[in-house]
Amino acid sequence: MAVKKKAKPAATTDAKSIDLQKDTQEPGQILTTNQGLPVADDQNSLKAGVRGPTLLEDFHFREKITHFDHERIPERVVHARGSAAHGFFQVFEPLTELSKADLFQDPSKQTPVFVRFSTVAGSRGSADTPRDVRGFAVKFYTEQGVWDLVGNNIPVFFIQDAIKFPDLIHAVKPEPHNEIPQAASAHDTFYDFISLTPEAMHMMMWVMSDRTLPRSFATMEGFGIHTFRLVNAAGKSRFVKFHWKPIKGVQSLCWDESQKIMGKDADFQRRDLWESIERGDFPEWELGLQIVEEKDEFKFDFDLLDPTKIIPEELVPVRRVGRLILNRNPDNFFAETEQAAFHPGHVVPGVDFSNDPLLQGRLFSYIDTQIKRVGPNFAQLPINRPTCPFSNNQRDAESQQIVHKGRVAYFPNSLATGCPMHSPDAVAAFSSVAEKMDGNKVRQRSPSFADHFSQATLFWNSMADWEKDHIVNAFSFELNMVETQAIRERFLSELLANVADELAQRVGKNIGIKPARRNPKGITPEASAPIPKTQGRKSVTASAALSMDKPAPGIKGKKVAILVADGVDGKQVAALQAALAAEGALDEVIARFPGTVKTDAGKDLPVDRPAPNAASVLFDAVFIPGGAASAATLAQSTLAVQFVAETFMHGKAIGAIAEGIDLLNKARIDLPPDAGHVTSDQGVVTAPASRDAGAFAKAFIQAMTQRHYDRETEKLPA
Ligand code: HDE
Repeated sequence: MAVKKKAKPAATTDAKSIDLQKDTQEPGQILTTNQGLPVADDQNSLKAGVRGPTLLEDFHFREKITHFDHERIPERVVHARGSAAHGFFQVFEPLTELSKADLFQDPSKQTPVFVRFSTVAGSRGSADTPRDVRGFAVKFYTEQGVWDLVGNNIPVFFIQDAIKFPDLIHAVKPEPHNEIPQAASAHDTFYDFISLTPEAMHMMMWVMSDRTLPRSFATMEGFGIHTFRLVNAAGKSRFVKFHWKPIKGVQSLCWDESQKIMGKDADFQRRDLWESIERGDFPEWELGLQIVEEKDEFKFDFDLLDPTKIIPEELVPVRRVGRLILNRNPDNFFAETEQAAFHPGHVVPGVDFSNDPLLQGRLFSYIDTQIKRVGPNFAQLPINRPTCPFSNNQRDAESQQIVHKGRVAYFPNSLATGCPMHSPDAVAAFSSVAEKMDGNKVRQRSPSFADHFSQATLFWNSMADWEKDHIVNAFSFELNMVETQAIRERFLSELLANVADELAQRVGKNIGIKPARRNPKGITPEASAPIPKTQGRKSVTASAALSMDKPAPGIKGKKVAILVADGVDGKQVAALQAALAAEGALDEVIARFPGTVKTDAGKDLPVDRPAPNAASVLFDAVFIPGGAASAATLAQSTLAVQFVAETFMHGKAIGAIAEGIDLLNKARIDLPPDAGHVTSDQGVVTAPASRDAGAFAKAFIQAMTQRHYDRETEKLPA
């Protein structure tokens, strides 16, 4: 810590007079110890002679080194790898009828937020793009206190009761004897557990879809998962499911690409979030609510309290009520992102819980983990502190930041006029919904939680063909990594076969096992209990909202690689760059060496990245301009050929003009027939001549709004 050279010594030890937040790199500041002692040499320890041993007396060295030794706090036991940003939330219209929470009342009010995205299984230094669920944790700093909506990018969870969470996590984390594999579910202990846990099957369908391979955090949906309650000022309560709908649409990577990105840029999503905010392309979502009146609690063919179930949007539409925008990067990763302490139990008046047994368990777990990880005074850290005043009789403990005054730290009291006192305003204070409870003390799962397969089948039925292909390939890949034959067989015959016969047959073929449908009701004791009659209740067999087979609304933030060499047609490059910029997309000019290349008109074209540093998987599309000399050089380059072939395999848009088309031939790509004008076929866009640059750009941009998996070259046999 350093203080200003000419700063007057603090006249008082009052904590408020010491500005711990001060920028330690202001001009003119000198280095001091933590005690404020100016330091003349921070680079040499105190020694007995220039070649002698370091002296124990060197308090400065010891202070510096011991602080360093203690720099780490325990990483999160799950969701350790994450990245976050600041922003705000704002409602479109007052939601007074639904909730008394202050952030829902006034459309002109912006409530500050801090949002952390994460993977679940990997450790803090793991890569960004494994196949994994993403955390989507939102901290709202409201005028009534902090509300944490700690969700995921998948609307259901693996298990129905929190008591199973340690088992789930022990199974998915690296195996304990050799700590392999890092950040991967494709291994024996995970499938051993899952194959004995049929309630996980719905979530497994989502996990094996491309939902677990988001293109960026900004293209993920978010979900509160559990059913919560909203409560208005009159005390009326309704059930609610929370959704975050990304403005850019849901967009994902594919599996081969994700694996390669882990090597080429382990910080792919963290970098994307950071850079998009820096350039003003602010990630944005709309908050959606699915509201269920209390009287309708039992109208569905599933239990609202079961976290392995969605409410299909066809049954209860999602009402979009506000927007979330992330517009500021953190100043310090550790102080903000690492020390952020989320807890589903941080709620505000107007929001309440349901009896979902997974949620109930989380309400215990998170506060416990924060005390272990960040310390009992975690709420006093700047990133966790409420922006409204707070006051109670909790005292002391590790790293207490507040100098509490006076002698009263108890309630009731008269010596401090009864303060801090109970809130006299019943509406402003939090109070739990007075739900009537009556029951025997039992360790039992409700029979209404026993249907583990219908919604897994619903998910499968709702997928486009390419999505089904990807799910089949994902299960096949994962099961082929499992070494124990009995686990592979059990998963296939007792779980997958109960979801869809086609799915089990196709996966079975890929893993060399013939599925036999066993235990159609699942195998847990609770599943053998009679399933309550659900006939006549609301259900659907397919839901369009579950599929990702929709073009994105635009290409803002997408990145195009432009492959060039000397002699490139500079006008074609400039025309496409202008068209992309108009859409908010980015481009990078890639050549063999950094610096510049000469265009066909003899001008210098700046190179953004040399080819060895530019992997195709880091881009959303590729463009090969014409110019005979440039095209001839590229056609000789293995890197360029590989770039284009891989872009093709990953279903991304490919564009080429005139001589640039030669490179596509070299990469053995099926081209649209030469009609003498711009042609677009399965995302491959070609223009025979420069004069078509305008039409070409339009078709290319259109092709970039989605992936073209119908052209996949490596389809596994059906
Ligand atoms: Fe978590 N979870 N979780 N979880 N979770 C944690 O809290 C836990 C669950 C989620 O960016 C931990 O601070 C239990 C569901 C996110 O800091 C821990 C159960 C959902 C994050 C914990 C669940 C989540 C966490 C680890 C079963 C989606 C990261 C470190 C009942 C709705 C928050 C920490 C961040 C983090 C416990 C299940 C989301 C140990 C016991 C379901 C986004 O407290």
